Amino acid sequence: MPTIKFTKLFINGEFVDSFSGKTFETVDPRSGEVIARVAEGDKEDVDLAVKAARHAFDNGPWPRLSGFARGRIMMKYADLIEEHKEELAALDTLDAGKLFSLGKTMDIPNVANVLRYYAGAADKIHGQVLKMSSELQGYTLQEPVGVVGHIIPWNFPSTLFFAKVAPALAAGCTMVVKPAEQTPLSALYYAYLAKQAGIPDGVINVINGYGPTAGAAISSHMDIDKVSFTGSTEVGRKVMQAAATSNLKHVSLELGGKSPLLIFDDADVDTAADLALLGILFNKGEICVASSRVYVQEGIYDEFVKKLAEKAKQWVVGDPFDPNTRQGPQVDKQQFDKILSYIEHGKREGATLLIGGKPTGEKGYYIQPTIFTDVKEDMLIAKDEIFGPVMSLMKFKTIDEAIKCANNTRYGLAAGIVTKNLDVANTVSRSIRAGIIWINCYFAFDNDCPYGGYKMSGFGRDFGLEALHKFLQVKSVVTPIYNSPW
Ligand code: TXE
Repeated sequence: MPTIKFTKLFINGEFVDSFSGKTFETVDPRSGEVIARVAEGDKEDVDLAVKAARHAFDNGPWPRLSGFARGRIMMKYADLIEEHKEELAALDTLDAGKLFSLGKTMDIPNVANVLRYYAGAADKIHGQVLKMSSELQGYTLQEPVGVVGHIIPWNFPSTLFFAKVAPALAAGCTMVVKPAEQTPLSALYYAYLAKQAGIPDGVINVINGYGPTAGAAISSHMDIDKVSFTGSTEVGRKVMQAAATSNLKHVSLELGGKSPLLIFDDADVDTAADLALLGILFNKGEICVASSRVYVQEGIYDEFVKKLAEKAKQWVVGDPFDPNTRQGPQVDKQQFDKILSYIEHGKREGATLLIGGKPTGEKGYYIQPTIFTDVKEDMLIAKDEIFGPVMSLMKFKTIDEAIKCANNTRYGLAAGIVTKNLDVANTVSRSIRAGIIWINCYFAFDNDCPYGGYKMSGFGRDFGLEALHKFLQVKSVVTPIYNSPW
C-alpha cells in the first residue's frame, strides 16, 4: 500500500492548509474505509490560487520561455512521473478502485507520454502570414489563453489531469486544477513532481474540494480566462452558465455518453463478444465512451448472446490490487447506489436480465457484470448514462435501422462498428453523429487522436493538437505597406 504523503492544497509552489482549516475524507471503495483526510478548498483558496496563477502568467517566466525550454521541463516532469509510476498507480487504485496492474503499465506510463507529446509540440506553435490587400501586410500569433481552470472527474484521475494540464503547459498557460472530491491523492503528488521538475511556482496550483464550492468558484471566477471541464452533462451546463454570467471565459466541456456498438452479421462472433464486453466492463463501466448500447444484427444475434453470457461469467470481479482481477469496485457509495437503482429500473421496465444484476463481495462497492436483453429504445436503461458495468443489448435488421438506433440519443461521444464490409463501415461511420468512431476495435486511444463530443456530450477536444489549440488564442498583427506595387 502506498504511503499518503500529500494531503494539503498546492498554491504558488507550496503545500498549505485550506483557508477555513476544513478537511474532508477520501474513501477506499474496496471497503468504504477512510484512507486520509484532505484539505478542503473553497472560494478563498481558489482566489489565492488564481492570484498566484495570474502573477505567474502576467509576470513569471513560463509564458515567456521559448517553447523548446518549456518542452524540456515537461520532458523532465514526464521522466519523474515514470520513476514514481508504481506509487502513483497505487494511489489511483486506492482512491478510485482502478486496476493496479493497468495503472502501472498503462495509465501512468501513458500520462508521461502525454506530457512528452505536448512537450514536442511546444516549440511548433505557429501563426500564419496573411496576404490581405495590397496596402496591408499581416500575420497571426498563437498566444496562450491565460489562466486556466481545469475541473476533472474521478474515473481517470491521472489521465484526465494530464489531458488538460499537458497541452495547457505547452501553450504557456498557468492553471488551477480541481480534482474530483473522490480522488484527490494523485493530483497532489503530480503537483509535488511539477516542482521537482522545475515548473515555476504558481504555474500549476491544485485545489481539492467539492463541486458546488471550489468547482463553482473556478467556473464563476472573474480572473480565470478559460475553464476546461470533464464530468456530467448536468454540471457541464452549470459551468457554462457560470462562465456566461461571470467574465465570459472560454469553455470546453467533455460530458457524458451513451455510446452504441453496432455488430453486423458478417462479424466474427467471438471477437465481437470480446469487444462488446470490454466496451462496457473496462474501468467497471466508469468511462464516458463505454459501449453501453450494443446492437446486434438478427442473423448472429442468438449465437452472440450465448457467447457473451459465457464470457461475462468468466470476468473476474475483485480486489483491484490483485493482478487476476478484471473489474474493481465502483468509485463510491453514490455511484454504487445509482447503478443498482438503474438495474432495478431495467427489471421493472420489462428488460430481461441475462446475467448479473447484483452487488458482489462482502464489503465495498462491487457490482456484477450485468447484461440486459429485450431492451426497448425508450427504456431508461437505453437512454441514460449509467456509468457502471451494465449493458443494454438490442437487435436490428438493416443498416438504415442500425444508423437510426445509433443516433437515437442526446449524446454523441463515441461509437463502434464491427463488420468486414468496407462499404458498411464507411457508410455507417459517416452517418453517426459522434466524436470518435472505432471500426473493428474499441477504446483505441492515442495521444495524437482528438477525442470529444457531438450533441450533449459537449464540445472541444482532448488529446491531439486540437487540445493544444483550446489553450491558445489568435492575435492578428497588421501593418500598412505604402506605395506597394502589388
Ligand atoms: O460528476 P460531476 P459526478 C457522469 C456519470 C456519473 C455522473 C455523476 O454519468 O454517474 O456524471 O458523477 C465538479 N461547479 N460523469 O457527480 O458532479 C466535481 O467536484 C463546478 C461522466 O461525480 O459532474 C468534479 O470535480 N464544478 C464523466 C467534476 O465536477 C462542479 C466523468 C465532475 O463531477 C460542480 C464523471 C459545480 N456546480 C462523471 N459540481 C465523463 N465525461 O467521463 C460538481 N463539480
